[in-house]
Amino acid sequence: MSDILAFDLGASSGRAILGKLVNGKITTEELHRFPNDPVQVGDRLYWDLLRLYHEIKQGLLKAKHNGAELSSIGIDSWAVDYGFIAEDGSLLGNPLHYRDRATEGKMEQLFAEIPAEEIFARTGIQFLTFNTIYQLYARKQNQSPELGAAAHFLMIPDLLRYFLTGEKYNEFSNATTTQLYNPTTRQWDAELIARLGLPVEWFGEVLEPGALAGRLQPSVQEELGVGPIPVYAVAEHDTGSAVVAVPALEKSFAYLSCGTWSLLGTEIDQPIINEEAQRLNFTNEGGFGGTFRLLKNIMGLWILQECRREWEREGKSYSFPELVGLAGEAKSFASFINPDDPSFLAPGDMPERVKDYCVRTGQAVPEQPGEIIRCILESLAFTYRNVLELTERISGQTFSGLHMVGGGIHNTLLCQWTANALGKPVWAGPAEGSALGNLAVQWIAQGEIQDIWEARRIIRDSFPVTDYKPEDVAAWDDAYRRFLQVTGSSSN
Ligand code: ADP
Ligand code: LRH
Repeated sequence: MSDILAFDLGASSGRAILGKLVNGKITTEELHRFPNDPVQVGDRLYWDLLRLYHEIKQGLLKAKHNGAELSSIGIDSWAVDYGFIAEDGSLLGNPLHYRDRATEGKMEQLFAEIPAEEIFARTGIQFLTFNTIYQLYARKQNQSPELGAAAHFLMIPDLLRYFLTGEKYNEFSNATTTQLYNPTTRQWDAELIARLGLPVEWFGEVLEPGALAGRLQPSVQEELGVGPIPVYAVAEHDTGSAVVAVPALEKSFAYLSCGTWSLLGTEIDQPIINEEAQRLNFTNEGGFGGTFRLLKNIMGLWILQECRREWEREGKSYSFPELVGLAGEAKSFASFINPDDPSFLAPGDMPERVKDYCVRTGQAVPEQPGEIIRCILESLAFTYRNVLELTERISGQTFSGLHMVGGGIHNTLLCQWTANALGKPVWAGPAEGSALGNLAVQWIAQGEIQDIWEARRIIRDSFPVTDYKPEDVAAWDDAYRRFLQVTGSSSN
């Protein structure tokens, strides 16, 4: 039996989860949970990286006080964001948040220099305005002073690992999300990097998930009063970890990782890089054990989170369950949004933006919180159907239902409405998918679990999965047609 610790940093909160594997069953204990609030300074939006590092140390201390004998730790986080390390080993500046507005319009500008087709052919990654490639392009244009002093490019989990171990490594699953990594050559795309005018030497050795990435360095051991605990590279992109933990029993399965973002797709062995995948803006993100995630990003519960924040700013506080309750009482199918409309990307007055969308599209305008949340949740459920249908087409598979993992499964109304919209069952669980995938990769690395399929079976045996059967299918089917019309979502 070994105790291991997973740090899972989502865009809305982070947690330290202690895992134990006894007689083929996993038990977990949430030792520490902390908010991950972005910080706006003037025009710029940052992550509070040093606070996150502080919270990681708090998690390690709690594990020690809990009596855990840690055989390893691993860290996963949201993708695409990064920081620079100088020659002397110091962190240069504070990492920017991917929702910072500096990248607005940059993707299109870069296409004039490097055609979109070429970027997709080289990387297989979907076009999101905030991908690292466009963030770096914007920095170059703005002559960011950090570029002059940078010696190493590290992504968020790489940075935190580096603070703990003193070792500078990149990690495969996260590296692929930069849109600067070539999955065919399985290397950083040196030519793409050079054409951005950036030194390829910044981009370091890429570890596979499951590789040993160092041990806690002496200063950290001394500060926390702990030993030289091994630190593993896991699937450090949180979505990569979440998909490891999908409790599927068959090779062909569809998943929805449902948190701040909704990531819907399937797992494949080789990236699908063709004209159709590019046109429908599918991605091929690197995963554990040579797998890829063919999926699309959907704006997700971020829109709901931002509504909640806005109402809080106005002095009206609602819990998530309260908002779900209000949505349940509101009128059905009154109006729809396209969750992926660019107006929903940046932080701000989201209720107003939802209303604006409805005005622009000539629909009834939701006014009350319950009406607004209902509009968001129904629209998400319909978007899930749309993306599942596209995933089936592109991958040439047919899925009998959808696995849902992540904090969003606490929203039972969304789970049920998703089943209704799909006309197929939804299997919801586990909620802490990313943390469990993180733990599973550490156990696989230590030889305690054989492979990803044994991990999935153990997770299925250890945690409940709730089945949602489709209801009112004809009414949802009818409303789906209206949703497609109103939002202009492509069904082919
Ligand atoms: P991330 O990892 O991206 O920070 P999580 O996977 O923790 O996100 O999911 C957070 C989301 O889950 C919240 O935005 C909220 O919409 C939803 N959620 C969490 N708890 C509940 C709850 N009790 N009822 C309804 N929704 C919930
Ligand atoms: C989800 C996620 C997603 C990325 C986004 C930046 O947390 O990692 O997979 O596209 O954050």
